[in-house]
Amino acid sequence: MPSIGRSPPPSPLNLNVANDDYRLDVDTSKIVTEAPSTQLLNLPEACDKFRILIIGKAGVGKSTICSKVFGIPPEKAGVSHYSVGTAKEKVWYPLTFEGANENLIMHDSGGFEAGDLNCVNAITEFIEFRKKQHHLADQLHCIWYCISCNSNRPIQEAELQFFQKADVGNIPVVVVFTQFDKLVDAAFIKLLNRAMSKGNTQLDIPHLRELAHNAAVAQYEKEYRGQFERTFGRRNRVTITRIGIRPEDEDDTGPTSGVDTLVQETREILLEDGLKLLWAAAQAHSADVKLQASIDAGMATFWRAVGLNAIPFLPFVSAAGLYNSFNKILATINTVWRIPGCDRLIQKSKMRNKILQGCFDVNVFDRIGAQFLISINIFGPLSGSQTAMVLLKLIAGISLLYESIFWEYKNRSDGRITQESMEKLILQFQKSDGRSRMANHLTGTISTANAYSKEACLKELQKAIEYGRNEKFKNLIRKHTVVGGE
Ligand SMILES: Nc1nc2c(ncn2[C@@H]2O[C@H](COP(=O)(O)OP(=O)(O)OP(=O)(O)O)[C@@H](O)[C@H]2O)c(=O)[nH]1
Ligand SMILES: [Mg+2]
Repeated sequence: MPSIGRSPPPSPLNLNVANDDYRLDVDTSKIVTEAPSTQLLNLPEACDKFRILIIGKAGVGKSTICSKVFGIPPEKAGVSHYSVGTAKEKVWYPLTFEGANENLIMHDSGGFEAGDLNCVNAITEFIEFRKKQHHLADQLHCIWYCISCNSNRPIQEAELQFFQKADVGNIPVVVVFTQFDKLVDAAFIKLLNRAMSKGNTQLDIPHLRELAHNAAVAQYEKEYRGQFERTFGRRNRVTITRIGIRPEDEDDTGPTSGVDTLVQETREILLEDGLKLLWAAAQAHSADVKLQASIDAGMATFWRAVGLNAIPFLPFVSAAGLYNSFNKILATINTVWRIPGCDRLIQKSKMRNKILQGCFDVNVFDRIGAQFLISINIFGPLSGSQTAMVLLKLIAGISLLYESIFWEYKNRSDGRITQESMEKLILQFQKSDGRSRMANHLTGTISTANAYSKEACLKELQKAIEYGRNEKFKNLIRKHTVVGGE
């Protein structure tokens, strides 16, 4: 017989454990948390790495793109396996990047020559092999086929062979026209020469750049993208994009980049939600894609926690139940951002408590109970709409915090997040105007009228995150998102 007044420890998923007395304190260091794992992303089966095949002739920019998109140092993306085997065997070697990107398996066709059909056959054989695999983890999730804009003949024998003969089945293909910046440069020089030959001495360089950019886009549409579509037709599971990464640019935020679009297009063409989330975790470039995935994964966890679409969810949740949900949401969101160093840090209860503290700007001690609820202005057990409001604040807070960790990580040369830097970022976030804007929005908008609707909660969560976003990051994102010009 359980003694009266004592509650059993709440289960990790159920917010509404029988007898879950809201006055009950729990020792947060005793709560076992799930280790971050991609299983939290709701994939149909175990699969913790996104498997991508990258095809393209020698020097088109395959390794450069991978370095930018997956956050792999260029010398590692370059790549070590080239000493192994012959050119046509390269594609079979799975490349992984421990420490830099834990969510990726890359197959690189290696550079082949335009007429080297042996290589194309080897790639096709490899695709056939992967198509036969039964497990998601062993299948190819996407193919990028890179073609350089630095060539008058973008479609050659290799492309004809691949796009006319290879059967990729359901695997999505992104055709990436690389080195688009070279078209812009060539157009610029043409315009400059023309202006100078007319004796024009007052050159408006920014205007010329704009004209050059427009001319390059028109040329790309006609001679590259256009030619591809005229040759192969429009296909359902094939999307086309362009990219230009100037080697002299320190980062890829130059006006002719397009890395963000590649990341977005790849996300779009994936069919399953689970794979989209895995993609968001694997790519290390776009904060936008991670943030959206963070919201999706956080919301999915939230609704699972309140009982699989069970609307209305039962009121009267305790601090202990809340803490369990926080843990679950944190582990899930951490999996989406997958920033090296974070997995280990959030395993410590003290760090988790700091994050909880950061989300609400309150003091969280090792034991959490009614006092904690009072500190977030909740007197007594949480009602249904209060539960929704508090959990939405947690999803928004953790997502925004991870965005700041993401940018900090990108700017660090030592390649990982330390305890000190994480604590500093949490404190900054806790005191930020963005955090209070986010919290105020949710306090003001979530009520019994909308707390039970998935759509309404999502809408307010998205607004709250938008209000909470640091202007500095938004500008970074805007720069990253620009395709082809200001
Ligand atoms: N201007 C410009 N140069 C690029 C771009 N992408 C790559 N490069 C340069 O092109 C060269 C080849 O790039 P890689 O990324 O090594 O090409 P790759 O396709 O991996 O080459 P292989 O592995 O030999 O087949 C490097 O000097 C890059 O700096 C681009 O978009 N624009
Ligand atoms: Mg390469």
